[in-house]
Amino acid sequence: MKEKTLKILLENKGEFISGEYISEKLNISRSAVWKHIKAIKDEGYAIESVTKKGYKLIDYPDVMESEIIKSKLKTNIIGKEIIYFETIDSTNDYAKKIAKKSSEGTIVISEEQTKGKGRMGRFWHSSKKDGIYMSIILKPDILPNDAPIITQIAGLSVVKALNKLNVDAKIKWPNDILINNKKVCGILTEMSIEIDRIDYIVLGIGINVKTLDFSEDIKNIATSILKEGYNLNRLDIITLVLDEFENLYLDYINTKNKQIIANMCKEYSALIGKDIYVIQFNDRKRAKCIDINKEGNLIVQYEDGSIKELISGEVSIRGESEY
Ligand code: BTX
Repeated sequence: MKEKTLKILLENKGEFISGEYISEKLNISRSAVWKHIKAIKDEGYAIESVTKKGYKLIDYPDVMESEIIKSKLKTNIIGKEIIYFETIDSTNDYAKKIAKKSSEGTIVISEEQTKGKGRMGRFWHSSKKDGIYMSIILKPDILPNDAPIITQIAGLSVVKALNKLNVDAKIKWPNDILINNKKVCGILTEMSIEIDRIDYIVLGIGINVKTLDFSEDIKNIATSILKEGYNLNRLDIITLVLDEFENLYLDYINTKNKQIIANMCKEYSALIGKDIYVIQFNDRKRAKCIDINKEGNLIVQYEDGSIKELISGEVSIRGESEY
């Protein structure tokens, strides 16, 4: 009942709702309403109580609970269903378990991950209440070969959302988001294929929002939004990212226009025009990044003048942080 009371307050944020209305709607006594309101206040919600007027929700803490996120989202499919955890091993692993029976757009989100995953078995540092750790279940009608575009769309939604919040974030091909050349966000796309069609995609997004302490091995390459001087609310970031994601995703599904996505990737690229190293099998080759093509692949020119298209792999930016 506390959750239902909170839901009513959220739906009417900024307006007074009488205790009588809540008690009738939920079929509970006025004193039960009062008890729930007190418990909600104790969780950090700012609620004004005025005799004869009732209760008004003024502000909420930076928690990621499903109802709060839903109350702020403008989306039609993404986040209609949100599964929230205080702690979990990996939101991607959980999302994969429930993907088949879940509807498209279902989100799994957690305040922390004990076994956050990066690509190729790597780890993702996911400390409690410092970041956004979420996975989106998608069932797009596209060919498995076109799945990498979903990662690009996810990267674009994060940079576009951050730029709207005045954070100068860029995409480092293929799937890192950087602020001041340090990694603030990573994306892990996993998919299940049946014959030649996509059964589901689990799109994992990890964003460091308030993390200040990273472990020794990543402290030179990782950063958080707060560490770079931007004090933002996780809730504002997540809702904006999901709104941006739905717009870009549905546009792509409807038009299948890869060029538009590639153009945006170029606009927000941290690499175009930069001197880089292309890293392949422990070998680092000097090159210049010259373009991103329609398929979203990186076009580089090596020092011998040869031009190559990189479909996957790792690069680092020379000179700057060399990350
Ligand atoms: P990646 O393989 O590109 O990046 C992983 C590498 O990045 C690690 O090897 C480490 O060097 C560095 N790293 C680890 N943690 C962090 C961090 N918090 N910030 C910056 N750098 C870090 C990137 O893989 C994909 C990450 C996806 C994370 C999301 S969170 C929700 C979902 N669930 C899950 O288990 N993973 C995804």
